[in-house]
Amino acid sequence: LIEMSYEYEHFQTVKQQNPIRVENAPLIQLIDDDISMLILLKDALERKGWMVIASTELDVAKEQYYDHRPDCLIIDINLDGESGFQLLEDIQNHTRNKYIPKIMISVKADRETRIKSYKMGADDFISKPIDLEEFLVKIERHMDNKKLFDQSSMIDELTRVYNRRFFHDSLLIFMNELSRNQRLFSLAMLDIDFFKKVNDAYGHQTGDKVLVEFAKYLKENVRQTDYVFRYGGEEFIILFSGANGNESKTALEKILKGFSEKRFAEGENAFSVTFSAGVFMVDEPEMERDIIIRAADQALYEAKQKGRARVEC
Ligand code: GH3
Ligand code: MG
Ligand code: MG
Ligand code: MG
Repeated sequence: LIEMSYEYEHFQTVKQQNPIRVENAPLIQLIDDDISMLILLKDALERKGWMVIASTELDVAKEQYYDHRPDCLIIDINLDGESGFQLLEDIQNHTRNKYIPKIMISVKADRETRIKSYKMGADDFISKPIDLEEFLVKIERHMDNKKLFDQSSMIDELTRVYNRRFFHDSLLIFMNELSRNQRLFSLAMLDIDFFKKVNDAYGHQTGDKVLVEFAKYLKENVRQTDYVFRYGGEEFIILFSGANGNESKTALEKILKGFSEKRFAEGENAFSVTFSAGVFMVDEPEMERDIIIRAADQALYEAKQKGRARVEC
């Protein structure tokens, strides 16, 4: 009993700690209905330096997945009255163009279950009881592969615009252009307004569709010399080449008007979406990149403060 209550308390603090994510730190999602097992694995993974979100229930796990975008999933197949396969199925669409290692764990390790796991998109299968050393070395291998995969890509899997990593490379190139050829540019940071409400009202899949459409609209409505990046969840960056702050602001306002007139149909309902944007012009080659990004972010914050659906310079 003492052990149980220790576990319970520990699990409560584990749950509370879930939402904190250090920027870019690799995150592993764990789901197992056996609390002792969950705590054991979570502790072991954390001692290896990974961040872990854990849950014992399928519903919670689904929500956590969409809220936290883990880099790796460890899924117990035999959940209390439910099947871990359901989670695999649910996120199938979302993981289609991505490499997110999915590791199934199970006491039921017969040939059929193993084959089913791989057929449903799992990358590995580990049977219980778990050999902790083998488990950790396998996870490490999967996380290394994932890192390599992500580093070799410049395209965001969902929206097919450039990704955050490539943004940092591109900013360097723009800075070089500025110091060598005095070509100034503007950096705009865009964030969809009340996007949580879209997810809450219509589900994450519809939310994803909005992101895809938004990215597509941006790409189609900037000049060929401008670059569109997905910076984070529903945050995008545009590098406007050779454009000062006002020119970029005007371009964005036109985009904002056009995009907010778009109707997204969802069953009986139709809804529209706006965004807010902050623009910062870069015309000094010595300027630090962090400061540039922060300045655009600050302008975006102002746009949100002033009521959203607007562009601040
Ligand atoms: P605000 O106007 O203040 O920006 O409100 P907001 O609701 O957009 O708030 P915030 O920017 O903090 O929330 C962003 C939400 O976007 C939270 C997260 O669940 C959701 N999100 C992030 N990435 C994705 C994604 O890839 N797909 C979906 N569907 N939702 C995502
Ligand atoms: Mg179980
Ligand atoms: Mg946001
Ligand atoms: Mg937002």
